[in-house]
Amino acid sequence: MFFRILSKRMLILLKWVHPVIVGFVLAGCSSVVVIPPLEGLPPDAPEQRIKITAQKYRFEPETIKVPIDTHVFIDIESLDVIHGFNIERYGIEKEIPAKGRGTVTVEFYTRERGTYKFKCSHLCGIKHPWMNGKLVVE
Ligand SMILES: [Cu+2]
Repeated sequence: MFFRILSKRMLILLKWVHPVIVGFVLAGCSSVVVIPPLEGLPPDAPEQRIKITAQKYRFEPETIKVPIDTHVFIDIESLDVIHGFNIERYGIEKEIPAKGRGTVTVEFYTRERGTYKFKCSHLCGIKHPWMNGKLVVE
């Protein structure tokens, strides 16, 4: 009798807890919702071009401020080794060639205000995990 009650209660508990656990697992897998970088870009959007440099272990400038509703181009050049440039929010992922091997450009349309992290996505040395910056759309 006791086991019957217990198992019935456990079944009810599992029925309600199970979707919560699945929800947490899914949330952990996709914490950032990606906006396609040029989604919603109107043909007459104002443009802004920004140059940044990458070197062990920082981007210069570390904070980029751009206005909303703008077609932004970021030209990135390395001052030493190969780095990477990633903005998870826009699904942007580019390799930046080593010094003297050219500049890489990424572009996106700023549809939403907010502060988004950008980071180096190419293992460049011991402090690589801390090589990141902020994109502020205002
Ligand atoms: Cu790096």
